Amino acid sequence: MDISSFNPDFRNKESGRISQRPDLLSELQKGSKQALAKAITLTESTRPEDRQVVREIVQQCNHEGKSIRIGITGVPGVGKSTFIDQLGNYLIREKNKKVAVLAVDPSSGRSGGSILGDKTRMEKLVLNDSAYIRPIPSRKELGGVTSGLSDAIVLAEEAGFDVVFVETVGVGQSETEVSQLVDIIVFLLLPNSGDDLQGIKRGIMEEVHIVAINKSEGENLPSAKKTKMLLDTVLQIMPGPVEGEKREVLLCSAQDGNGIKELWESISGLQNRIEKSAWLRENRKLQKVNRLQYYLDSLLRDSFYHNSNVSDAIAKYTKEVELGKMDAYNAALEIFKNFK
Ligand SMILES: Nc1nc2c(ncn2[C@@H]2O[C@H](COP(=O)(O)OP(=O)(O)OP(=O)(O)O)[C@@H](O)[C@H]2O)c(=O)[nH]1
Ligand SMILES: [Mg+2]
Repeated sequence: MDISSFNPDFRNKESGRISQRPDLLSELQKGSKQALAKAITLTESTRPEDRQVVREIVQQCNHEGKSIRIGITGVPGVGKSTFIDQLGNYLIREKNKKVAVLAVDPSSGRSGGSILGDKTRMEKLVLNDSAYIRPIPSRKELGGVTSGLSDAIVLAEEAGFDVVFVETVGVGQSETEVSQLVDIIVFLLLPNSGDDLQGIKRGIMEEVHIVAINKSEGENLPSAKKTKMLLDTVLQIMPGPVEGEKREVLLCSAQDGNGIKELWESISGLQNRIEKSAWLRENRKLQKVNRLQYYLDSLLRDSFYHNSNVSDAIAKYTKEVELGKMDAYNAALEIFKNFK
């Protein structure tokens, strides 16, 4: 469908001409990084007409399945960006890949997400023609991280990037959300994490596919090896995301580049197996269904709290509860009756 005929708002209000945006998809498909940047910016827009353009473009993207989506997670400072910098360059150099990096950046929401913040400091990759790096602000409105990011992934794939890295923050909500968007999660740990395995949330451990102990060099090596032994044992008794897969714990140094090749072998080996076993396809299907549920929840929540009858009832019944005239459950039921 011609996008311009779909929504009259595509007519540029000042000039009255049809906007250039329908060309965005074809530019994107030619691999233009500029077009990709523009399209991702549209996903971050709050204007309904921009979102409509994004929806139309995403709907027409058909590169799904031609790339691998890899989440890189771990505590701040563990070396995620440095790791992606090394692995990305390796993939471009040795495997002839095109690499996109989407970095979930809790700070870039404030600055509009336009400048490359700390999270995206990937010195070598940023200079590489075959790489595209972009911070994604983690917003808390409709869809949270997921809505913009899931579109950005699809757009990057459409632009021909066959490895998409998502760098996430190792704390809180965005990490769980990101696991709903990628195929394989690599969890980076520090060499001395063995002392503090309790501090690593079980929920996260169950979702990771591969563990890498970064900064495993020099005097860190003995503690890195100890941590690996501990983790090997822990992971043996903890179910992972893919049934029947033994999860690997590898040592690497993103700074020196040691172990990066082995990590890629581990990732691509897993990729082959989950493609063959159809786990990858089924997982993406499940992720889409979960996203549908997520959007439905958000829409429902939005329309509920923006309903004026509901807000009046909330004010009224909150008082009743405060005064002890009504119990919380019955008050909630009464409030809900006002939602029409
Ligand atoms: N010694 C050593 N230092 C490393 C290694 N990898 C990264 N670093 C250093 O660790 C610091 C943090 O690295 P980043 O790559 O920015 O870490 P990050 O996980 O992306 O950090 P956030 O984005 O803030 O969560 C930097 O000073 C890196 O140079 C490594 O393998 N060995
Ligand atoms: Mg970083």
